[in-house]
Amino acid sequence: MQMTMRWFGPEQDKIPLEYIRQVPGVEGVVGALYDVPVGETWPKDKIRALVDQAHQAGLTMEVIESVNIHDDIKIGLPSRDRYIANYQQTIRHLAEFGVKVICYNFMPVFDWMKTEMNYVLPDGSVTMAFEKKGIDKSLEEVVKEVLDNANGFALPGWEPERLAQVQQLFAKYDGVDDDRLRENLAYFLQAVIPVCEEVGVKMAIHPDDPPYSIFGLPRVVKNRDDLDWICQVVDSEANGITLCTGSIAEDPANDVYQILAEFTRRKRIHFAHVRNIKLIQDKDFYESAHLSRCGSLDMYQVMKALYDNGFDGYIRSDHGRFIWGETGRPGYGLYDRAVGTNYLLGLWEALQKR
Ligand code: CS2
Ligand code: MN
Repeated sequence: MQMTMRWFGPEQDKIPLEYIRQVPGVEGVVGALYDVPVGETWPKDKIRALVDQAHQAGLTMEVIESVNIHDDIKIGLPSRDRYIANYQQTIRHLAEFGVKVICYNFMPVFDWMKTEMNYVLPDGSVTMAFEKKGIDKSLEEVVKEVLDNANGFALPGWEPERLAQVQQLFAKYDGVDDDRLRENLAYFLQAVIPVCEEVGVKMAIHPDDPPYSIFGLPRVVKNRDDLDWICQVVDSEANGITLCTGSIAEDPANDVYQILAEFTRRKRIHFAHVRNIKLIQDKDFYESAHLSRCGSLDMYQVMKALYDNGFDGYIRSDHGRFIWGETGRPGYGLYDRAVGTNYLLGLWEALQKR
């Protein structure tokens, strides 16, 4: 197991790599390029510069989160072949610089959805929340609220230029139901997994957040059966999963511990996002501190499911709250993620020494 933290690069992250290096037990950072338009090939010189920075700080960069997928691939337009060829080339380039795992998602239109970007908890800490009533609004309003409350940071998967025309983007997905989206995912995987096998990279799909349909959009990474279908459609270890405990647990019908155990055993979890959420009522929730008693997940059972089934991939604490006066990119402050990381490492050590 290798413990990592996500880092958004020198321009987009106010946390220096030197600080991440000082978090006990963190060996690597999870990074990405943010100045290459979605769909274009990542150039080698930019990848080299990114990886070199991590190495100079004494950290690995073996996981990329994310190489995002162009909408035309998800929609299944003829132009997808050009974007898939670029993706294949990006995989080859990343492999040359020691990247082992590529995290991605297959959510139409936007990445994760939260309705409260600055939700204040009783102890004064600030977190993100999702409440159903928050999406009973127009699409434009919901998008505007997310973008306006990101504390001035760019959010991957929420490119303002792309979302400026959110209605047109939605219209392009007309006719793309779950089955069609699934076919398009299969088409993509059939094209990229052989390249991954050739160069020693593993793809790791992130679950939908939330793991059910919103705004009538199709969703194909919601639960155990979806993950099983994905693993089988291209039956290769290179076709794997980023198991995000928070996202999967947002649907109380999902048994997070069993899903973790099964897909770890099947050697398909290459990357784990470990965070806790507190379900408030029905499916409304907020992102709590990592500690079991603060949320709805039993983090000991989470780590145990990984440990007992032989997990040897990468882990990162996922979102953290803002504590101790810190402000920044929602979900990605230093302090609470560092606290969470060390809690997870403590659980892991206890599991090893049982
Ligand atoms: C991440 C996701 O910040 C987050 O919520 O877990 O945005 C994740 O990076 C993407 O969905 C993966 O492509
Ligand atoms: Mn996640």
